[in-house]
Amino acid sequence: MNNLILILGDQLSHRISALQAANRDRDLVVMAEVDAEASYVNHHKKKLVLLFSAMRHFADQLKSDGWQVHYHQYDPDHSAKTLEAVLAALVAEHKPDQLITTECGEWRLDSQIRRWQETLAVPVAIHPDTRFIAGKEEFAHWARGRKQLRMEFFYREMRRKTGLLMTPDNQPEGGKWNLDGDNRKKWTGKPSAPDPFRIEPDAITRQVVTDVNKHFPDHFGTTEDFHFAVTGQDAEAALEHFLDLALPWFGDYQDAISDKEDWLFHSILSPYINTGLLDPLLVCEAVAQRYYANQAPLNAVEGFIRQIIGWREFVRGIYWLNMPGYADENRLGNQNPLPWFYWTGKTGMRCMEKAIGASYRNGYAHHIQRLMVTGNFALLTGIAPREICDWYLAVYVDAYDWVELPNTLGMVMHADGGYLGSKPYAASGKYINRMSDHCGNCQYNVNKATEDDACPFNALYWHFIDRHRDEFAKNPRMGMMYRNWEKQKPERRQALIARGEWLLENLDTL
Ligand code: FAD
Ligand code: DLZ
Repeated sequence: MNNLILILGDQLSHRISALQAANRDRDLVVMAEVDAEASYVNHHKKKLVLLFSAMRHFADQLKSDGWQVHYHQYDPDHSAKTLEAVLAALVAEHKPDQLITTECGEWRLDSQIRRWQETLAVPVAIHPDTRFIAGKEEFAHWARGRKQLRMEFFYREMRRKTGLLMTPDNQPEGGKWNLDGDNRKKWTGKPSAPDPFRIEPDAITRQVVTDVNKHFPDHFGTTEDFHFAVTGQDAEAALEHFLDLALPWFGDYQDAISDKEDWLFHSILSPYINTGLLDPLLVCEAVAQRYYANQAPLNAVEGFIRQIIGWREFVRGIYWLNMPGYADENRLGNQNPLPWFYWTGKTGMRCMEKAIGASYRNGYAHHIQRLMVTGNFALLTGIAPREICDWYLAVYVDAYDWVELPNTLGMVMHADGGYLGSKPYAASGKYINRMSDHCGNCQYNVNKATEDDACPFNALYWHFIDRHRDEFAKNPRMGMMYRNWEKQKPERRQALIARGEWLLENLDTL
C-alpha cells in the first residue's frame, strides 16, 4: 500500500481531486464517522442521517468500483474520536508514503489538517477542491485592489468564465445580467407548489436513523419522515424533479413566503451540492438547458444560476479571504443572547413559528425565511453574531461554516461591515406581510406598532434604525428610512422606542 486517501463527509464525489490523484490498485481510501465532526455543533438529526448514510453509500460504491476502503463507522465507545486519531492508527499500521486529501471546506478542520504533516509524521498532500468554479487564489486575485467587493461584478466574471447564459458574442442572454427585479411575486396558492422530491429510506438509511436517534438524542430536530437522497444517482433524480416541477416558477416566487407550504418552488439541492452528490456546474448547465429548450423562462433560469455561480461562489471567496478573523467580526456590537424559542419554535409570531417549525421538522427553510424572518429578527434584536451563527450552523442539513458564516454574519447580521450587501436586510412586519400570508394567522397585528398586540417587527425595526444612526444614516440606500423616521412626530418616535425597549427586554415572552 502506498498512500492513504482521506475523503471527508462533504466530499462525496467520484471526481473529487484526492481520488483523481489516487491509485486504485495500491492506495487505501479512508472515510470515518467521528465524534469530533458529528458534535462540534448541535447538528440537526436529519443532517447526521444524511451525512452518515451518504458516506456509507459512497464507501460501498467505491468498494464495488474496486477501491480498497477503510470505513470507520460511528461508535461512541471507540477511543478514536477525531479524524486525526483514526488516521494515526492507520499510519502506524500501514506506514503510507503520504496522506492525500482534498482541501477541506471549514477553517476549523482545515487548520488541523495543515498540522497533520507534523502530528502524524507523514507527508500530507492537499489538493484543491475543483468542485468550485473559482479557486481560492482566483477569488483573492479578483478581490485584490478593489475598493468594494460586490457579488454582482464577481457573478459577471463567473458568467463569462463558464459561458452560462452567454450569447456567442459574449453578452448576457436576454441583454441583462441580472433579472432580480422580476423575482419578487407574492404567492397566493396558484400555481400549486410541487411536493418535494422524496426517496424512501433503504436498509442503510434506516440503520443510520436508528444510530442517530440512539447516539444523538439531544441534537436539534427529528429524523421522522427522512426523505432526502443519499446517493449521487438519487440526487440526480431530485435535480430532474426540480427541473420538471419547480424551475419554471422558481424566479417568480423566489422571494415568496407561505403559511402553508414549506418548500415552495425552491430546488432543495443545497444538501446534495454541498456534500458532493451533485456537481454545481452540471446543475447550472442542466438548468440553462431548460431555457434553451423553452421549458423555463429567463428570470427563473438566470435567478437560479446567479445563486450558485454568483452567491455560492462569492460567499466561499469571502470566507477564505477573511478567515479566521471573520468569525469574530461584530461591527454592530451586538451582544444579546439568542431567544430560547429559536430552539423550540414556541412563539406567537407566526412567521417565526413557521420558519423555526420547518427548520425543526425538515432541517430546511428556504432563503427568504432564513434571511427575512429568523435572520431579520436576529438583526433587529441585536443577537450576538456567534450565537445566531451557531444556530444556523446547527439547524440546516446544508449547513457548513464556509457558506453559513458569510450568509449569517455578513448577509443577515451586517457584522462584517457590508461585504454581502450595501445595506442591512432590516425590515418591518410590512415586508413580511407583503411577501407572505402569515400575518392574517398571527396573534400580533401587523398594522400596529406600539400597542401590546402590535407586530414586534414594527417597533423593533424603528428601534434598530434609531440605535444604528451612526452606522447607517449616511448610507445613500438608507437615507429614505432616516428621513421617514425624522418625519414622525416626537411622541410617536418616543412610543416606538419605548415599545422597542420593552420588546428587547422581553424577547423570550414573544
Ligand atoms: P434554492 O433557492 O433553490 O437556490 C439554489 C441554490 O443556490 C442552492 O441550492 C444553493 O446552492 C445556492 N444558493 C442560494 N442562495 C445562496 C446563498 N445566499 N449562499 C450560498 N448559496 C446559495 N446555504 C447553504 O448551502 N448552507 C448554509 O449553511 C446556508 N446558510 C444560510 C444562512 C442564512 C442566514 C442565509 C440567509 C442563507 C443561508 N444559505 C445557506 C443560503 C440559502 O438560504 C440556501 O442555500 C438555500 O436556502 C438552500 O435551499 P435550496 O437548495 O432550495 O435553494
Ligand atoms: C458535517 C459532518 C459530520 C456531521 N460528520 C462527519 C464525519 O463524521 N466525518 C467526516 O469526514 N465528515 C463529517 N462531516 C463533514 C465535515 O465536518 C466537513 O468535511 C467539514 O466540516 C468541512 O466542510
